[in-house]
Amino acid sequence: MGASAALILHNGNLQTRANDTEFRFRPDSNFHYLTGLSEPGAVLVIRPDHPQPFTLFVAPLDPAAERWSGRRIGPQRAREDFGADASFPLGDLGKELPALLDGVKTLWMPYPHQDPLSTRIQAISRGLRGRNRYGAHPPVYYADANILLGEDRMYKDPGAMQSLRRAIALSAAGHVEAMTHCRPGMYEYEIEALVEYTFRRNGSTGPGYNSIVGGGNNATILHYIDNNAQLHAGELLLIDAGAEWDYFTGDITRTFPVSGSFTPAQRDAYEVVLAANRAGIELATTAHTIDDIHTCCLRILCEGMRELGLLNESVDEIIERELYKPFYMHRTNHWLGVDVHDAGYYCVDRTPRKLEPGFVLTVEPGLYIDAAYDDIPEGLRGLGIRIEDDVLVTRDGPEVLTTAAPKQVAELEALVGSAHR
Ligand SMILES: [Mn+2]
Repeated sequence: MGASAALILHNGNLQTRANDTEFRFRPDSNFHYLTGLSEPGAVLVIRPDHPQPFTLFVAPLDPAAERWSGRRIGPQRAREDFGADASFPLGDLGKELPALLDGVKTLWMPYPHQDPLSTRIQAISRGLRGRNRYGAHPPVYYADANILLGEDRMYKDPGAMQSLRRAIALSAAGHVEAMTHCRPGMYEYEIEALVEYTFRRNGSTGPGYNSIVGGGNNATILHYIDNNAQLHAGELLLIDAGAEWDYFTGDITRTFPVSGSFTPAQRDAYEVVLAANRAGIELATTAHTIDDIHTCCLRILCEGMRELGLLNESVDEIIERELYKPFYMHRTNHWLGVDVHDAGYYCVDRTPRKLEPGFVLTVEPGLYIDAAYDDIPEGLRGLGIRIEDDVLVTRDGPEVLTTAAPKQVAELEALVGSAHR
């Protein structure tokens, strides 16, 4: 953070869902990452060179209000249970914050200013500037806390990995539950319910992002979340869903036949994506970048597009002229952690950064063949295949965190629908 620096974060407020009801509270990712506290409205100030470096402002204890909206920790437990050196009720922000920020040279805060603190901080800065003749000093530099913490979150320490592994274990359990119970005639929302039931019944806070459950042609819509169509024998089902644990999230995609058996054409297409997935995972090492992984997966997918009869050009021409785009239109990786698309840099100095021990990334090649493409083999129309694993980069190579979710053809054919046999 630099010398004479402070960091200030707001945990966010309840958001209206409709009229006078609110969404369940989800704490700010950075706030929860640093404190473990998930109360709306709380404010965190860290000043490393202050005698009391860690200050929390929290809602005051109020039995009448808590009767309606839930228990609060209150200022005392903010110190006892959350390790704050100093704590105050939220109402004291106006009184305490100017003194806490007086003399700070660099103030780290989320930037651009979208959060509820920004007007207050502007006013405090103005006030400190006005009182400079009496010795007060406003912050000189305002720096983006999202960058500071996005980078910190890239390096998963043992505590982060413990939470992330649990999130991923529950994510895999949700996928296995879906596979086990899937059969023709069910609706996508029934599968969604089974997946999310599995998350919740194991104590997860729920999905870390909207679950994508798309059968047949719906799987060609990358962010399909309607999940309201019936599933038919002969279709593939794509599920992209992850459980949140301690506000870390898993991110797994699996694709399998609704009936439990791939057609030969579906299997050929599936094996292309699986080969890309496996090859991509192999490159999740400190010698490579995610651009290397994307390039490798793309080439395998393009070779497959030729073999499957989707395209006739040479692989080089397919890549050069981006002829693959109707069938593969997204990148292959993203960082994973507290946010499903975690917050660290992808490029540094305009260059894709090398992977480092402690990074967690997804590897998620896919193949999407819209039913409306009428100049391709019929058995391939109207399907979407994506196979997404979560991978930890270690000094010894990639560690696949998602092995509990089956992805081999034989495993899937044995498991899908087995609850009904
Ligand atoms: Mn993903």
